[in-house]
Amino acid sequence: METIQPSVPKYLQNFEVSKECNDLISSLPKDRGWAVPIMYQYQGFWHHTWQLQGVLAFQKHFLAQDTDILLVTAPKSGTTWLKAISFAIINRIQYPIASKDHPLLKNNSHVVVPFVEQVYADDNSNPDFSETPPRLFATHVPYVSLPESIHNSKVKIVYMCRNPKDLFISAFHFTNKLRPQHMGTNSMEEMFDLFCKGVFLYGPYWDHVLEFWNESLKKLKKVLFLKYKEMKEQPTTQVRKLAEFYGCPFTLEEEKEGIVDAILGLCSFESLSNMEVNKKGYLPTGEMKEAYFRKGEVGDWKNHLTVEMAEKLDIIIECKFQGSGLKF
Ligand code: PAP
Repeated sequence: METIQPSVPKYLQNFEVSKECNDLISSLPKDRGWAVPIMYQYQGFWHHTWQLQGVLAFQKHFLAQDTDILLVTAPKSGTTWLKAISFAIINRIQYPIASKDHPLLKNNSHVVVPFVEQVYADDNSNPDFSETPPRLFATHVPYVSLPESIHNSKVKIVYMCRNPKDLFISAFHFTNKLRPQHMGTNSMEEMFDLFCKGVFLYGPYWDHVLEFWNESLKKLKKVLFLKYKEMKEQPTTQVRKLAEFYGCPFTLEEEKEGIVDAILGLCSFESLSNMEVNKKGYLPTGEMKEAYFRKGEVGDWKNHLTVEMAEKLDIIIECKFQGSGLKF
């Protein structure tokens, strides 16, 4: 099932959406999409049709439990990596890291920890989430659009952000890979203008980041805010921080046995990108799995953006994050 691409990838599907979603769409601002022809702005953020249907159902039906853990990212912030690391930490008793049967060796991170709004996009009201706690979910949905029960419960949220210039380059390459041939390739200039305008999947990117950044300052126990760059530069510190936040810090014995390095090794770019399960085939939602592994580096924007583009984005970043205390 995983290796066959649906005849139309889910992200391109705009048929069979609910009447509620169709009615709403007709009233929303629209603009050009990246991998899809059109995106719609709902509660200040951009979505394509299939995904919007999922966001609406997620908002309406999801019932959070206090023990839930929610991983949140804007696209291309390091989601695949955060999902793998978090799954490995939380499930290390049931699935020892060195096990030859570890789920991450057999499935892509996005299958092991699906996006909850995508689950709802497929099964509008009643997906089966009956796992033993803690349930681990992931989402790209902005803070403002999360279900009430998440806001009002003790759900722990981990947010990972990434330098906007690297994120833009990653998104540019990713979405061009996802575009079917007949739609042609996007030019970097065109996408850069959209990104600067805030027209980006689940964007404006700065608004997405700032909402969670501000929440993390107010609610230390509820929102842990991470940076892709710090995860690259101090991975052991960040992994320990995650385990503590999840309520399952590493024991002395685990530390002695090298658990942190083992988790980092299993989930590293080199390890994940070289697994057969990640090299070939498609996710059930239609994206080719290899598209999630490009370079996995910090600062790749320098190889792609012109000086003018970098300066323009720097000014936007400066202006949007001014006074927030957040630096990339
Ligand atoms: P998503 O939000 O659409 O699920 P996401 O995983 O955030 O995608 O984005 C993929 C980026 O993470 C890619 O960055 P790049 O284009 O700059 O290379 C990808 O290479 C990087 N990535 C994937 N897995 C890892 C990993 N294990 N370690 C570090 N970076 C990774």
